[in-house]
Amino acid sequence: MTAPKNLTLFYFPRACSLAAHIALEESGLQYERRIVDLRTHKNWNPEYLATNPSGAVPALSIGEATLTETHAILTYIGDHASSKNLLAPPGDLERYRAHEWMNFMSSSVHTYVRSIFRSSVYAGEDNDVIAAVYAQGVTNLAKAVAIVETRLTDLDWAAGSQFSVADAYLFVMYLWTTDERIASVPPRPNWKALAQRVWQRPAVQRVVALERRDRNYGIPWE
Ligand SMILES: N[C@@H](CCC(=O)N[C@@H](CS)C(=O)NCC(=O)O)C(=O)O
Repeated sequence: MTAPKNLTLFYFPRACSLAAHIALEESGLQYERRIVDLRTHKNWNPEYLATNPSGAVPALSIGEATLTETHAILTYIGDHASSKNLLAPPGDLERYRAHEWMNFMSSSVHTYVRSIFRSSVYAGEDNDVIAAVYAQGVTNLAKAVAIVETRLTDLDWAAGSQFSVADAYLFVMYLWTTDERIASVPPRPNWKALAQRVWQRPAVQRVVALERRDRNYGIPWE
């Protein structure tokens, strides 16, 4: 597979786009980055909507094309940096394990956290409904934590033998679980240990340092 040209990542610090940002930095591929400031709703500018009609980050432009959805972007990066072994090749069980994790992060963990951080996205404006959605989000997240903990038992890396793009995603979602807006999260020693392993990687620290220039966010064990 030839190295893609003209890659640009659209991201916001500590958003789910951090997973793609880490994967790109790990990949050794050349890329540019462009911040989309969610605080000032730049994601709803017509110019950005032309790039990503859902108004969300991440988006990865690849020449004239644009790829959205964290799972798809991580898969693309993994496949185009094959010498870095960020995603196992087709046929290898570790590849499907990585997909299993990425889909679980996207379809379950991310949506549960969103229902806590931004309950009105699901609840509308009724305060009782907002409180109920928030509470259910906390319950759902606790169940997801139990699943993550079980699946990570005796594993250093999510997909199996080595770091993969799935670990970048687990790292970001772990950071989110430490947010003070969440009423309670069960202990998650396996997930935390994995996140700390990811944090040891120089590419991860480079990306976080760079993102923090625009929005300072904490790393829980720092
Ligand atoms: N399913 C998408 C979700 C992307 C998403 O929700 N991104 C958030 C940041 S973490 C966003 O851009 N939100 C802006 C908004 O909804 O206004 C993915 O997995 O990439």
